[in-house]
Amino acid sequence: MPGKNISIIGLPASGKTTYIAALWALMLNNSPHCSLRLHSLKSGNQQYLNKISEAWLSFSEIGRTFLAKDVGEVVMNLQFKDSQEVAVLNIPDFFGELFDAHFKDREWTEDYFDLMKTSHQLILFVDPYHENNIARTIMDERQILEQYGDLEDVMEESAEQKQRGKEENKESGKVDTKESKSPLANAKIYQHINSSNQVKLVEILQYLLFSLSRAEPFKVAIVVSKWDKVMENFPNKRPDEVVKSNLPLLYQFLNCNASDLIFKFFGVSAQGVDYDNSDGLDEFVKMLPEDRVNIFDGANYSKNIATPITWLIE
Ligand SMILES: Nc1nc2c(ncn2[C@@H]2O[C@H](COP(=O)(O)OP(=O)(O)OP(=O)(O)O)[C@@H](O)[C@H]2O)c(=O)[nH]1
Ligand SMILES: [Mg+2]
Repeated sequence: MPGKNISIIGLPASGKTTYIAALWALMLNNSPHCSLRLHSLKSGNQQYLNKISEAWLSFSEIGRTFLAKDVGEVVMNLQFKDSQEVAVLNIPDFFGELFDAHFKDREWTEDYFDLMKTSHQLILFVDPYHENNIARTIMDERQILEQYGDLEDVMEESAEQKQRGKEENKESGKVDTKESKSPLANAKIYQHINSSNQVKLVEILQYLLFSLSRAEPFKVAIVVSKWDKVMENFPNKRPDEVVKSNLPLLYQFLNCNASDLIFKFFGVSAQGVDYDNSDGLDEFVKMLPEDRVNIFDGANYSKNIATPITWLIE
């Protein structure tokens, strides 16, 4: 029985858990569109999987994944419906802060390294609507400058505020978490959390390529999540175009490392609808769960939630 470790990478709130929840719910419901069926759960945290898939089925927020202990291993024995072949799939649902921490601390744990050594496939999640995934332009920066005044004034203001804050905190013994109203003033103090997501994702991929130098290339499915919103706002866009325009550094990195990375872009709507969109939600609750998802591989739309996985392990 061939074993496959598929690792999921994605910054906080990029759609990882929602995808796993939809995959699990649709496999359990034996969705006619899903190319994989559950053979058996080898090991792993079934309670967790049931909890997230119940939330998905009832259109309620799954909630952030905070602690590794909440998640545990997700090891499934999956069977391809057409070939009947069984594959062991290990998809741990990491919490996004883990990847932020890898970028910030520039180190990862032994356990994570061991897992990556045995993973030959990756699913990389990108939220096209995250503010750090929208490329900032010189034009936008200028507008901010015009709005908030001259850059030097802003920097002076920032330095003064910082000093004042430090003195106040010293007196009160408090740790200040207040932020200045001016985005530029805040931007002066480097915080990894404000770094563009594409920089973090490229760093993560670079670590993998350098530390796990392999004879065989890595296969990476780039999943652009919340595709329902992209479909609504930009009906003619393909997922590779979204990455190219919103995360150009990541797009360039993938293309420049094509000898070490085999990649494909997927637009994935695992939730089907934005839960804040009350009009859309009314329509959706009437649908069968298997009709809720939409997957776009750049050429065709399908309702097969497993499309990125089948491409990875084919
Ligand atoms: N509209 C829409 N929203 C989605 C979709 N998938 C996820 N979301 C929303 O995106 C947010 C983050 O989704 P999660 O699946 O929790 O993201 P995550 O990557 O697991 O986040 P962490 O656990 O923090 O790392 C939630 O508010 C979801 O409701 C989708 O297909 N469409
Ligand atoms: Mg999560």
